[in-house]
Amino acid sequence: MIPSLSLLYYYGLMNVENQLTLKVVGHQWYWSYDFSDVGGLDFDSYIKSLDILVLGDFRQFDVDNRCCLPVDVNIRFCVSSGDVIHAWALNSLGVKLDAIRGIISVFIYNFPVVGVFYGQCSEICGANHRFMPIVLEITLFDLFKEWCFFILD
Ligand SMILES: [Cu+2]
Repeated sequence: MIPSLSLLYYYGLMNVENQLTLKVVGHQWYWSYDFSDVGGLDFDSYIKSLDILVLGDFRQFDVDNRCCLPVDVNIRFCVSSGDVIHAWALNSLGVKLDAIRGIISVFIYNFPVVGVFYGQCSEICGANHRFMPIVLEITLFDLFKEWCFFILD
């Protein structure tokens, strides 16, 4: 217990300088994303239904609104929930954060490469638990800025 408690204490004090904050909130059954640094940029991300799926999309894995993020930037993820317990999990990054109502789970990550990362809710959160995938599109900073303007329009 003693080493764990001191590790938790110092983890709480850890203050890595972040350049962008993204709030992720789990809902039954979709994710919502909120860029508090980019005024008014928030959106919901639902699973893509079969009728809007295009060639190259992954069935049950793609979303209507992908979350775009810049490469090589310290990003602070604040994960929470609007209702039941969810888990924001991206296996390829080794990330799984519980999304609990009233609690904000924080982690800071710097994507070293551009690409598309897929994930899913990893907490049995209800009847449509399997319908809340996660797609992050990591891109160059200039393209990220263009995407922000596009979403804000
Ligand atoms: Cu869930």
